[in-house]
Amino acid sequence: MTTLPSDVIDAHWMRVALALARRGLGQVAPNPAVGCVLVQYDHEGGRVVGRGWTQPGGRPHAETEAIGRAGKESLGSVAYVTLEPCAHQGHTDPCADALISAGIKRAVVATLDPDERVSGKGILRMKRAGIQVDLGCCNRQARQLNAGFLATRETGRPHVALKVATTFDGKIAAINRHSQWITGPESRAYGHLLRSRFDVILTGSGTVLNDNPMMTCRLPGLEKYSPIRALVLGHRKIPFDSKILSYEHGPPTLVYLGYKHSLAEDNVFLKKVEVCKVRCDTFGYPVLSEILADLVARGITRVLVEAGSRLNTAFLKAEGVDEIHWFRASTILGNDSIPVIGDLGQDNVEKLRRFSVIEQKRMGNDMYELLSKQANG
Ligand code: AOF
Ligand code: ZN
Repeated sequence: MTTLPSDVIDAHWMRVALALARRGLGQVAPNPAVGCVLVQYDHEGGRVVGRGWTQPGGRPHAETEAIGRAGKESLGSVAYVTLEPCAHQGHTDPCADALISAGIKRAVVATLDPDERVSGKGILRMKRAGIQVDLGCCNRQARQLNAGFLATRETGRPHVALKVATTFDGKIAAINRHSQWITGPESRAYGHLLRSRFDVILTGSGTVLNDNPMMTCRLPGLEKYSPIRALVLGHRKIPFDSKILSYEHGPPTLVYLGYKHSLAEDNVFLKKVEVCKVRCDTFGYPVLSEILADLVARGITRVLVEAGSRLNTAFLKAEGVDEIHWFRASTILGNDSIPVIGDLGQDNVEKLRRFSVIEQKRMGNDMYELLSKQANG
C-alpha cells in the first residue's frame, strides 16, 4: 500500500471541511462560516467521525457541532478546522476548550481568526493543553471562503461581488434597453444559488425599471435562503408595485436614496421599505462607501451587486469590487448596445483593473467565470 504524504492527506480533509463551511455562507453573518471534520486514523487510513458547520444565525459553532456528532469517537481524533477555534466565552464554552475536553490529539487549522477575542488565543490554548497544532493548510481557500467576515474585521468594509450576465461581447441590453434572458436556464439557476450565499443583494433603479426583478433565490427548497434586498435610488422613480418592494418573504427592502429623491416624502413608498440615511455625492447619488458601511453596521459581510452599467461602473471606479461572477452567453450584440461596464476614464493601461480567473465552467451554452481580486495578491 502506498502512503500519501501527510500534507496531501491534510489538504484532502481540509477541503471536506471547506465544503461544509460553504453551507453557512449567506446564513451566518456577521459570523464567519466555519467547517470542522474530526478524523480517526488507523492502519487503514482516515475515517470521519464527526462533521460540523456554523449554523444559521452564527451559532452553534462548527466545532461543537462536529464534537456532538462524534461523541466518544472524538477522543484521539484529528480536527480539521477552516478557521482558528474561538477562545471566548459565548453562550457555550470556547471551541478551543471544547476540542481540548473532547480529547483531540491534533488540530489542523486553515487560517487565523482576526476577531480580537480570538486571534491566536485559540491556537495557544490548544498548544498549552499539549495538542499538536498545524496552521496554514488551505489558507488561501479558507480566506477566500470567509472573505466577507475577514474583510469586515480587517478593513471594516464588506466583501463585494458583482454578478453580471452578458453577451459574449460584454453587453447587457440592446439600445432600446430590451434585455431579458441574455443567458440560459443553467446560468440563471446558478445565479439563484449564488444569491443564497450572500447576505444582501444590491441593485439600482435602472435594473428595477428595465427588468423588474424579484431578486430572491427561487430554487426549489432554497427559497428561505433568499438574502436581504437593497436598492440604490439616485434620481429616478420606480413603480410602487415593483417586485423588489414586495416583502412577503423577508424583511423590507433597504433603500438608499439620492439627494432630494422625490420618493422620500411618499408615504405609500415609505411603508414598503426601510430608508437608510447616508450622505450623497455632488451628483446627488448616495456615496457607495457609506452604503457599504451602513450594511456592515447591520451585520452584513457579503454583498452581491446585481445591477446595470451605472452601479457596476461606480463600484469599479471606487475600487470596491472584490470579485466578479461573470455569466457570458454565446451571443453578440455589437457596439451599438448597452455595455455591462461604462466609461472608467482610464487613460493608461498600467492602471488596468486586474483580476485572476479562479473558476471557469461551461453552463449550457454559456460560460461562467469567477474573477477575484484577492487571489491576484
Ligand atoms: C468558531 N467556530 O463556527 C465560528 C466562529 O457571537 P459568537 O459568540 O458566536 O462569536 C462570534 C465569533 O466567533 C466570530 O466573530 C468569530 O471570531 C468566531 N466564529 N468560531 O470557533 C465557528 N463561527
Ligand atoms: Zn467557537
